[in-house]
Parts: sequence; C-alpha cells; structure tokens
Amino acid sequence: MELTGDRISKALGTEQFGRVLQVHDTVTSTNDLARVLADAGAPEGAVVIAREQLTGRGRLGRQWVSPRGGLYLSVILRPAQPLDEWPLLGFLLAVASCGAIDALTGLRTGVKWPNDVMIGSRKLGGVLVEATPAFVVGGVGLNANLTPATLGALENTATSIQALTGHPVELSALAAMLLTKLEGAYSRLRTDKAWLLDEWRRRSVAMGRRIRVTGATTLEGVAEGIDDTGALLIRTAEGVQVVRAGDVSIRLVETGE
Ligand code: BT5
Repeated sequence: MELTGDRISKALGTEQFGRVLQVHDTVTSTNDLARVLADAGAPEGAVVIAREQLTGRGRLGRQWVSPRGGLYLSVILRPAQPLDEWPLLGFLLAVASCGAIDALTGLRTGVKWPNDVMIGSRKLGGVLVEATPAFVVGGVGLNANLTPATLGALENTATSIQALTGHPVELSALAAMLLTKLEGAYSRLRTDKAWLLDEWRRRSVAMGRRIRVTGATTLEGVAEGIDDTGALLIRTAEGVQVVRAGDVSIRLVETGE
C-alpha cells in the first residue's frame, strides 16, 4: 500500500506532530525541504516525508542510500532546552524509531551510539539532527521494505524490516507510529531526561563490548555507557575517556571470543 498523507493522518495519535505534513514522491533530502519550511515559519512538529531521496545524507557528509521502500522523514523541532542539550534530540529520534518499529513488527531493535537504529550488528536506520539557532531538523531514515538487491553494497552491514520479518511493513502506519512515539517522548523529555537516557542505555547494542572510535580521535576499548549529556564513555588502557558526538564513528570490534 502506497505511503500517502491521508493514510498517515488517519493513523496519527498526536496533537501536533505530523499535523502539518508534506508527502513527496522524490526529493533531494527531506532535511533540506524541512529547513525551507522552518525558515518560512512552520510550527514545531511540522513534517516532510518522501518516498525516495536522490541525495539523502548521513552525518559528516556521508551518503544515505534512499531508494523506494524506505521511510524518509524530517520533523521540525523548536526546543526550549538550552543548546547543549540538543544532542539528546538524536537519542530521542533513535529511541522513538525503535519503539515504533518494535510496536508494529514485534522486532527488538537496538541503538548504537550516537543514534543508529540496529538489529544486532546491522544497521536498520539512522538519524541526522541539523540545528540552527532558531530550530532543529530531525531526520530519520528507516530501511523498511528494502530488499538485499536494493541495499546493494550495504548488504553486509545493513538490513531492513522486510528482510527480517519476511513481509513488508505499511509505510504510512510506520510513519504515523513514529510520529506518535516521538511526540510522547519529546513532551516527556521536558521534565524527565533520565527516562530517555535509561531507554537509550537499555537498547544499546555496544554496552560492555569492544568498540573502536575513529575520527578526530582514534580509541579502542570497552563501551561503558553514556553520561548524562549523551557523551560516550569508553574504557581504554589509559582509563575511561569521554567521546562527544561530532566528528567520530564507532565500530563494534569482533574479538572472536
Ligand atoms: C546516519 O548517518 O545514519 C543518518 C541517516 C539519516 C537519513 C535521514 S533520511 C531523512 C533525512 N534526510 C536526509 O537527507 N537524511 C535524513 P551516518 O551515521 O553518517 O551513517 C551513514 C553511513 O551509513 C554511510 O556512510 C553508510 O555506510 C551507511 N548507510 C548509508 N545508507 C544506508 C542505509 N540505507 N542503511 C544502512 N546503512 C546505510
């Protein structure tokens, strides 16, 4: 069943998120369109969705492979929290994505720092948070109904809901469930940051495992968790190091044990 604004609206359990909604067929990047919309004064919770993206992007200028069958969604946020707490919005989007997928499919999804959506060591989705002083655009890409053929070169590191469950998920229902979970989590974040951090920790696939951090710094050690600002704690031979999101990636290191 095709993804449509009508189907999403009917399934929404929100007051605000997704009530201003654009659904496009093909776009460059939903984050770009959402930014234009936000600049023009769109309210918090306004959403842009596309059936495919031509230049979908990840963090640090990386590409996000965005063929038909995936969900590509960007939401405008105008958070009241201080700027230094905005990194938590990435956790929020990842945790809400997990909640939506689990509720609709019965899968048990996890997260990998800073905000990958995972099943085991395979990537099922990603989150891109782009902030300006006036607003934040939160982008989510979920591999819903992608086949191994459409995943192409990513076949060994990525997976999709369809590949895992054996049947497609309804994209409009997935979008509506994601927005419903997101609105609930976002309003909870105002008074209860601990809930979000706990939920993220509970879903972490790397906790206690050997990881390698690459980027501005290169470190290898055991993932100890996250602190209350969302920074990653990694135990290395030199002690516990704090890694902030930004110019870094982490990989699970297979130890063969
Ligand atoms: C992310 O970046 O994981 C954030 C992805 C966010 C995509 C959404 S879609 C809606 C909105 N509009 C956009 O233009 N973007 C957002 P990062 O952590 O940098 O991961 C990127 C890396 O993941 C790539 O370098 C590939 O290795 C891998 N990758 C690319 N496409 C993938 C896919 N569809 N599934 C799994 N892995 C993928």
